[in-house]
Amino acid sequence: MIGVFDSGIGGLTVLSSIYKLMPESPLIYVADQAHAPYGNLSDALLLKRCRLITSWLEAQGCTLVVIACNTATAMAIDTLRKEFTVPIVGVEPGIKPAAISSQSRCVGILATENTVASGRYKRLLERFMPSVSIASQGCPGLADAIEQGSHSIDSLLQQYSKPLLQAGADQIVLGCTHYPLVMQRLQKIVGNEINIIDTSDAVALEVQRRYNANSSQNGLPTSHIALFTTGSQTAINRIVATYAELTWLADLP
Ligand code: DGN
Repeated sequence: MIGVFDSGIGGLTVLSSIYKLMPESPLIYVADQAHAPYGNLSDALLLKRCRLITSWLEAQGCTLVVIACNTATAMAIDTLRKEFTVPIVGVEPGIKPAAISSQSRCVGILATENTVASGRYKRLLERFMPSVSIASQGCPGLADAIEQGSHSIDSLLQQYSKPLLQAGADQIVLGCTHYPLVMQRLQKIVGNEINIIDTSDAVALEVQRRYNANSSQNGLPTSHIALFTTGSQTAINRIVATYAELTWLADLP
């Protein structure tokens, strides 16, 4: 069984990619909505939530845990990997593919303020391809707006993508797992000449590689997906039904 968690519905974009690649594998998802958004938590509290959820997923029988949240990955993955024996896969914005594809030699990234502040991706690009520059944009309120299905999504996308286009970026990397849910809306705003990069499928491939490597997986029960939230089950069902990318979840037996 594979355990996946995020502060809310964003990590369901990663869960979707895992399910499409490995439909036979049982999946448990935890949306920690009672503590969302993770961007507002102190480092200590975020680490505490990640520890609690990881140990709960392990206790349910998960033999691989996916932190389907860029904010939590940037802050907690190194510590969790030291503390737990269960393999842990995190998510990372696709900076490297963006740098390789960029004609303008400028890559834009949209992420939560905490993820941008971690500086992790700026450093990564400086090491990987110093000739390509990075324009980073923190997006306060965007993950929350997506979580609520709010009317402000398009104006926030417009506001946050503008500085990236002004900086000359021809690639926009999605650095938060909530953002793929509004990728088509963003594409309309920035135009088709801008390439938008989502790494959910790459994360799923990594999960498949790590999960299959673990021989204790053999003989598990037939596929199922269990969705848990620390918030309201009714609210998560309602919001899941509003995103075309997630309606397949509602159709599952
Ligand atoms: N989906 C989370 C991420 O990838 O960073 C959103 C974090 C949050 O809760 N703001």
